[in-house]
Amino acid sequence: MKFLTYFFIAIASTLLVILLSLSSCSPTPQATPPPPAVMDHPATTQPQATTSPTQAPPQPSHPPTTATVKIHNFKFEPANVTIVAGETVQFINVDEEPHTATSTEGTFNSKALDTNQTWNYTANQPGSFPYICSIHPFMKGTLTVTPKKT
Ligand SMILES: [Cu+2]
Repeated sequence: MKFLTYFFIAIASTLLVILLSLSSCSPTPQATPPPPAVMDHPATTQPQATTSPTQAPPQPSHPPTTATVKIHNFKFEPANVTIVAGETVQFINVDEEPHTATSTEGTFNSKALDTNQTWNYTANQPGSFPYICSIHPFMKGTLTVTPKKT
């Protein structure tokens, strides 16, 4: 029967086409992602996320206070303070009212200090610096800064 022959030929050619198409597809596989980089010894590498609290470097804190001016009863106590250039004077307000230590020449200004609030001023410039409380200008003081000893 010629029909069966054609039928088988058709089947065979169809299979051949399918095989060819499959084989032509095979050289271009889907790009597979590279395997994740695995460290050779993951157990020996310690995570460095946490730092030891005992190894904290010394804080670069402000210079030590070498003079203290208490603001009390609407007065600077003492009203006259002398420090050496580079030293720090600390103002502390112990009044119930806010006060400031404000240089009349604009050299420094503590802004308003609430009760028991402190403010440190490190004076690097020698000179005599009168100051007031900008809220109560009748409060007066003078900060004297002597040149640094060499
Ligand atoms: Cu005041």
